[in-house]
Amino acid sequence: MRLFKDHSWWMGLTDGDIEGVWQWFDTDERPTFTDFMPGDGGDHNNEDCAAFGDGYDYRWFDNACSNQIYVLCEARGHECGASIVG
Ligand SMILES: [Ca+2]
Ligand SMILES: [Ca+2]
Repeated sequence: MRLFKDHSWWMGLTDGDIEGVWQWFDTDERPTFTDFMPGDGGDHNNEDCAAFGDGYDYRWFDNACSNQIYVLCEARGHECGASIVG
């Protein structure tokens, strides 16, 4: 987890289609559980992308999708580029 310290990470979840209903970007499936901070995860300030980071003790929070923070991605036989994409 040392790599995660001092950063927040996008998780690939969005509620951009239906507020409060979180779906994975790639499959549109809903996660089997969520771990949002109290007050996050709903219809609030047009924040439709989920992230986590050490600032919230690694619990989830929603944020504006246009914010540029690190991306957490699944690698299949190759490294994900650790670049900053909104
Ligand atoms: Ca939202
Ligand atoms: Ca939020």
